Order: sequence, then structure tokens, then C-alpha cells
Amino acid sequence: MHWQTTRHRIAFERPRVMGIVNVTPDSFSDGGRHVDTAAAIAHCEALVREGADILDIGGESTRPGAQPPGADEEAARVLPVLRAALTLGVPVSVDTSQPALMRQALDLGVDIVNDVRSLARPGALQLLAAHGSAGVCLMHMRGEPDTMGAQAQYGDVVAEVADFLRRRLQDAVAAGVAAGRIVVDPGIGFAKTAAHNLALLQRQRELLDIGRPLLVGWSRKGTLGQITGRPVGERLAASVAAALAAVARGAAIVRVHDVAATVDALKVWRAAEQGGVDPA
Ligand code: HH2
Repeated sequence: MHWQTTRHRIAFERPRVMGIVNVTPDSFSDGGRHVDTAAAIAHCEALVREGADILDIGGESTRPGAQPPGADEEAARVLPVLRAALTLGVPVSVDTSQPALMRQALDLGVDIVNDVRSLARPGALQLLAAHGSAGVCLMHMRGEPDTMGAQAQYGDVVAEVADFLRRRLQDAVAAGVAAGRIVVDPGIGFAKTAAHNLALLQRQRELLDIGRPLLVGWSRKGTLGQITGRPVGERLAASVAAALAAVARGAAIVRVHDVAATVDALKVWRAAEQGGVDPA
């Protein structure tokens, strides 16, 4: 299987690492927007050096309880970083739900739209259909980040997430987005308890039946804090372990903050699987 994106056709002969670049005010301590932009661009460059296969750049914090920024503010944060990232030689993804920002990003030549709201906002789906080649990540969530905690109720979370993703995939294909441009994501931590997240990991292989590559993001998330008792700044080992567990159950792409550590871990995992090392 492949993932068609604007400039790159991504193959999955090995698991791919998507490096997270959050251009949010709380991500970079003080200073004005210029400092934020420069720091975010430097972070993009560092993640590529560390071996990121894809950069995912976002300007909206979707942490539980987060308030969304205005559309103009989100675009002002993200566009200059996207422009610089597009020169770095790897596929660039914009993490947004705003159709206006999607359009501006696609006009710049961005490769992928990663939308935690699965192209639900008016115009988003049509925009991607009209584009013709950009990649899309469709993710499962319920409600909004400030309300989703109350909606973490499922009979069979794995079956319900799979049904949702299958439906969104069908809707996107019916609207004109070719299936080869789409990957799906169970949305770890979005309207889910730790038990739900762990059921989705244990039974992750059931999501492979959807028929598209699986993107999964466990990096530094709350469930890892619950398991280890560690605060968000001390979840590196937990995040790497979760990424390996996801890849071992068929994930094609892992979305991570700690690219260097994840790349090393995946090299060792792959060497174990193959009984040898990839040629350099
Ligand atoms: N998780 C977050 C944001 N975007 N996109 C996809 N496809 N999958 C995810 O699991 C996912 C996502 C939340 O994580 P993070 O970027 O660390 O935090 P924040 O949204 O607060 O910036």
C-alpha cells in the first residue's frame, strides 16, 4: 500500500515517522510571533535531521479542554512555518480543521491535510476533492476538545471507531478524494478513556480491515501518564514503547514528538523482524 500526497508517494516497506511541530503559544515560551516562527522552523529542520519522514505542523492545541484560536491567528502562526518546511525535502502535513487554512496551505504546495475533525467543517471535503492529489488523514473524534471528555462512552470502542473511519473514508471517496490519498487514525486520547485507548491498541489489527494505512499518535498522551505515573515531560520511554507496540500491530505511520528516539527504536525493531540491518 502507498499514500499518495501532493509531491510524494509514500511507501510503507518500513514504518514511517511523522514528527510533530506545534506552533502554539504554549509550545514555545516567551517572545513574539517572529520568535515562535523562527523556533518552529528550526524545530522542523532538527526533526528532519533526526530522521522524520513527514512533518506535521499545527497551530491549534487540541488538548482536552483547549480553546481554539481564531482562524486568522491559526493561519498566521502556521503559514510561514509551512512555507519554510516545504523546502526541507520531506512531505509536509498541515494539522488543521479550518477549510480556509487548508486552502492556503494547499496553495503553498503542502502535501497532506491532517484533520482531527475528519473534514467535517463545511467546505473541507469539497476542497480536498477539488485538489486532486493532496494526502488526507481522517481521525476519529467525538465532539470538540473542550467537550469531548463527556462523550467517551462506547459499547465496543474498536468496532465503533472502525465504523466511523469506514464511513468517513466512504464519504471522502464518494466526494471525489481517491482512496489512495487517505490514511485513517483511531484518535488516541480524543473522547476516549485510558481503557478505550488501550483496547484500540490491543485490538489495533481490526482497524487494518478498513483497507487503508493506519496512522497512530500516542506520543506523550495522558494514558501513558496513567500507566507510568509520569508527567508529560517524562514520557519519552513510554511514548517510544507505545509507538513500537502500535507498529508491531500494523501501524504504518507513528505521529511523535521525539523523532530521534523513535527512529532508533524502529530501526532495532525492524532489524529484529528481518534478522538483519537495512542497507544504508
Ligand atoms: N493528536 C494530536 C493532534 N493531532 N492528529 C492525528 N492525526 N492523530 C493524533 O493522535 C493527533 C493529531 C494531539 O497531540 P499534540 O499535537 O501533542 O497536542 P496539541 O494538539 O495540544 O498540540
